[in-house]
Amino acid sequence: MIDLRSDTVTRPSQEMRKAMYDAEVGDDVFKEDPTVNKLEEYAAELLGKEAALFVTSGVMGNQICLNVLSNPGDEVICERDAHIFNYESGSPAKLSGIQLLPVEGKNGVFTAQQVEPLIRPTSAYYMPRTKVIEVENTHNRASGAIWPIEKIIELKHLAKKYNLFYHLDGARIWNASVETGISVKEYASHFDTISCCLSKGLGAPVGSIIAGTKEFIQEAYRVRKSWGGGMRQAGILAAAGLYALKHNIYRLKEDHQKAKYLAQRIAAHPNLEIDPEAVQTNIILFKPLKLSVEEGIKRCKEEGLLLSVGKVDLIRAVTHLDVTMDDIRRAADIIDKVF
Ligand code: TLP
Repeated sequence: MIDLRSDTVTRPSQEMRKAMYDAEVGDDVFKEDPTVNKLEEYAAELLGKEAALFVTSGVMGNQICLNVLSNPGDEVICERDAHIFNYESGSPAKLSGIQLLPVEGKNGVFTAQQVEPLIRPTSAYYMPRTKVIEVENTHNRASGAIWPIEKIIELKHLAKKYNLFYHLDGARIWNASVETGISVKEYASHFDTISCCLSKGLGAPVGSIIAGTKEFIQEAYRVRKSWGGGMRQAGILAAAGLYALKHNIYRLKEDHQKAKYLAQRIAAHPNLEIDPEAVQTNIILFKPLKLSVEEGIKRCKEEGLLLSVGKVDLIRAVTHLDVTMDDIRRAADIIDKVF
């Protein structure tokens, strides 16, 4: 089977497993796990933030950040297709009592001009308080689109003007960084808080990092514990995260090349619709014109290729470090045949 359902399906390499095996561990709830401490220091440095915290998942990372930045009844502005709006089980409402105000973006990107009129006047006591602007880079449901840095900066100025927090869902910020050459530190510098995943393109089995000021991370630490996310000898997992950060960022370029090749092959097919230019990183979304999404996915599976649903009428393929260029050529042949 060639598995292109997500970049989360990778298995730890031998070298990563060795790093996990060798990890020095302690009880992280006492902050005594040296490997977790090392990972958090390394990640804070890489992201240019005062402090970082190892959390179980991308969802936990985003939700802790939103919880710390807001109070019940507050509002968070995000994009219509944002992960926090579509794929986090309604957690902003459930865990933090906050509501999201989605903005219709273009390719996942929205503008300061769109957001400014949506910011609630602080004098209107009968309205929710606008508290956070959230950006997702790269944007999952926009085919892994990269946010232009000037748009990120524009929104930062707007957030500052209205005294709002600015959060980055940087689950795949590494992909944006290797593609644009803009460092993750530069991306992170524009935001108050950032959440980024170790378990997607970077190939670690578990874990995300959140980063911000020391004061923010102290609060985040409390929230993580209260949600049952306090881990003990988590150094075993942190070792995989450290390995991923040190060895697996630069190679993401290969995943992007594979995605571009696959997108070109799909674009050449008369029964499939895709804008190959929209594929900037490792996520491909395409529309089957003659088969339903479900039928297309089912038939590809029968031929040995696993795909997933991107949006209602779109199929998703994601490239990652466990598929070779040969696998991708074979995947393209299967898609040709099925559709
Ligand atoms: N995305 C998953 C699914 O939930 C769709 C995937 O396969 O792509 N932010 C972004 C932008 C994400 O894409 C994801 C995961 C998360 C946050 C949440 O990460 P996890 O799954 O670790 O909680």
